[in-house]
Amino acid sequence: MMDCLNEILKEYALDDNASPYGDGHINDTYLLSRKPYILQRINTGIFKDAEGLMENIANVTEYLREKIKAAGGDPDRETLTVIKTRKGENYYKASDGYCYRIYKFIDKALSYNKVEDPKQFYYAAKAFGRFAMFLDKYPAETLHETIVDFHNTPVRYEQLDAAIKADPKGRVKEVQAEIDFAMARREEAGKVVRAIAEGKIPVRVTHNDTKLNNVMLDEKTGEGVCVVDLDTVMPGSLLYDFGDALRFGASSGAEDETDLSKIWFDMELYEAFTKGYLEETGNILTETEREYLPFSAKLLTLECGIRFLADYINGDVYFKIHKESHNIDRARNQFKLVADMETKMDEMTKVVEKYSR
Ligand code: ADP
Ligand code: GN1
Ligand code: MG
Repeated sequence: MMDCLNEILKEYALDDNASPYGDGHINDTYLLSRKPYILQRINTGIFKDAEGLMENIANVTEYLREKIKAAGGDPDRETLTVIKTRKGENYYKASDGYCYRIYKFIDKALSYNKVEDPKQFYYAAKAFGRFAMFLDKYPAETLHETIVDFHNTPVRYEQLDAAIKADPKGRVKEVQAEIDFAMARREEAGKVVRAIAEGKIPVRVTHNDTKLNNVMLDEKTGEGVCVVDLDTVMPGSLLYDFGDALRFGASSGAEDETDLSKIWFDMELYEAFTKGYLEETGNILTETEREYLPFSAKLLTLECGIRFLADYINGDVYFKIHKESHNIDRARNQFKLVADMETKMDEMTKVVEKYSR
């Protein structure tokens, strides 16, 4: 990227420096030093249609601006703002073949990989819930599906089957216990996709990647300011947003913690998130969605574990890794969390009931 930096910034009539920023697993993010802007290289290996993806983000953020204004908020801070190129485009394809975009920097706010206090997670839940509420009437069918079958868990199993069959790195023999864990849960993992196909669960505009570090919290008050990382905003289910947020945020430890005795599902964090999410979405949620909420936490954790496992077997072609065992460490960690959630399902259901009254 650095080779092309001047070329890219020229397209935006900017003259600046950039340094690496954040710790997402997908895009390359940089902070400019003079202007309060975030520069990102879009991972076009994963998001093949940069044009469609940026059209989604530009349209959704424009729509959110109006909703935020109507609610008396500050749209420059409470949603992403896409900076246009000099030619008025939403992104720039540089001579290195990659696509770049610039957002306004969300000021005086931070994102976390781990909450320091359940209250922060409650605020994160309210921000994700509000995001869903604001987009409740957005026409889902106008959005490009940026990654097809993103949360189609049965398809994720098929991708795992294909990885096992190909076994390009000879890693299958090391991970049989993890494969067995995943396969033992294959049948129930189709529950949400089946319920959607049968029309029992509505398709909505959802974020689909609600990990804690994709929401900015006010650096002073801790309140939710802005939901970021909008690449996967597309038709989906609220269960994906609820479940994925808990997968990451209600874990007792980091997603790649290798000491599994330190990994469990934190019920206090689960309760804080459930309270915040239901406060914001309680009016739109259907009975069936509500019923599936606890299960969705387990489902999305299982699905993510399967994706890490398949990526490990495939030779680490999808998620960014920082050590050779990174993806299998992450998979084991997610499966530990799944096993712990299975022992807590009844309690989890009671919490949903408590905040549904
Ligand atoms: P990835 O898809 O790789 O996860 P993100 O879009 O989530 O990339 O960006 C990585 C991190 O950069 C985020 O977790 C967040 O902390 C930070 N970030 C992203 N966009 C902004 C922004 N507009 N203002 C401030 N920080 C941002
Ligand atoms: C990726 O981009 P990031 O780091 O917010 C991934 C999510 C996974 C997550 C696991 C587009 O999220 O689906 O749940 O890693 N995003 C994409 O940490 O695949
Ligand atoms: Mg991210």
